[in-house]
Amino acid sequence: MRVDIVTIFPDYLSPLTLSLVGKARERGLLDVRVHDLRSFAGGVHRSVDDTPYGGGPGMVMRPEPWGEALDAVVGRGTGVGGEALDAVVGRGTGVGGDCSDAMRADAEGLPLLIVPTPAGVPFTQARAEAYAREPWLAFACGRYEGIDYRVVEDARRRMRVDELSIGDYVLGGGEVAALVVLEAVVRLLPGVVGNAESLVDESHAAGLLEGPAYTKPPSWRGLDVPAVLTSGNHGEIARWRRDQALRRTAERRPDLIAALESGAVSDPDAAAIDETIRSHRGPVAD
Ligand code: 97T
Repeated sequence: MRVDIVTIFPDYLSPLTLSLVGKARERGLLDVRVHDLRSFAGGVHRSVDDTPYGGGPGMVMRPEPWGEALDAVVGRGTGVGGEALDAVVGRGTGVGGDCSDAMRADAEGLPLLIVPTPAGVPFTQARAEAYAREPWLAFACGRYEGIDYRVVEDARRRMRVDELSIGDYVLGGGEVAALVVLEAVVRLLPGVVGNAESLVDESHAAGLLEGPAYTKPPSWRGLDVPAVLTSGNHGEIARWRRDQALRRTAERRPDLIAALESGAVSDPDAAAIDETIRSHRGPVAD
C-alpha cells in the first residue's frame, strides 16, 4: 500500500517510523511519503492561510497551496477523465448511492483521498477494513478552522474523497487523525500482524467490547486471577469470557448491545445482558 500525507507539520508524522507501522515500512509492505504543504505555497512568506469569507474567528487554509500539492502528489488524473471517472465510481447510475467513497469501485490510478475533519463520516473498524483493501491512500491534513472547501470539490472531480472524523471531539489538526487511521489500517494489511489468529479472534467477538485479560503471576498485590482461567476447562473459560464481554458492553456501550443481530445472541448471552441491566438499574418505584 502507498500512503501520501500532506501537512504543514511533517514532524508530527514521525511516529510512522516506529513500531508496527515502521516495521511494515522496513519490510516493504508499506510506502509512506510525507509532504510539506508549505513547499507548495508561493510568495516570500509561503503563507497557507487567510481570513474567512463571511467573517468569524480563526483562519482558513488557502486553496492554491492545496491544489498545487495535490496535483504534484497524486497527479491530475492522467488515467481517467471526468466522464470515465463517473462510470468507475458509479456516479449517476443509482448503484451504491448511499455507499461511502471507500466502498465504491476504484478510480483508476488515483488514491482515495482522506480529509480528516470533525464534520466527516465516522471512522469505524468496517471502514478500516475497506481502506486496507485500497492500493493507495492520500491524507490532506488541515489545521486552523479547516481547508477552503473548493479543495474538496476540485479533488472530487477526479478522485474519491472521504471527509472523515475519528470521533466527537476537536483536534488542532488532521495529523493525529491520520496516525489513528493508519494504525488501524496497517495492522490489517496482509503479512503485517504476525499472529493471524488474533485478527480471526477479533472478528469472532465483533460488535462487543473485550473483557479483562490476565497473565502471570496468579496472585499479585493480594489480587488473584479469576479461578476459571486457571481451571483448564476450555468450555467454561469461553463462556466466562463471553459473559465478561457482554456485561462490559451492556454497562459501557448499550448502543452496541442494541445493534447486535438477534441471531448473534444465545439464551446464555441474553441472561448475561439481562443480569447486567438489572444490577445497574436504580430502585424500582413500586
Ligand atoms: O478536529 C479536527 C481538526 C482538524 C482535522 C480533523 C479533526 C478531527 O477529526 N476527527 C475528529 C476531529
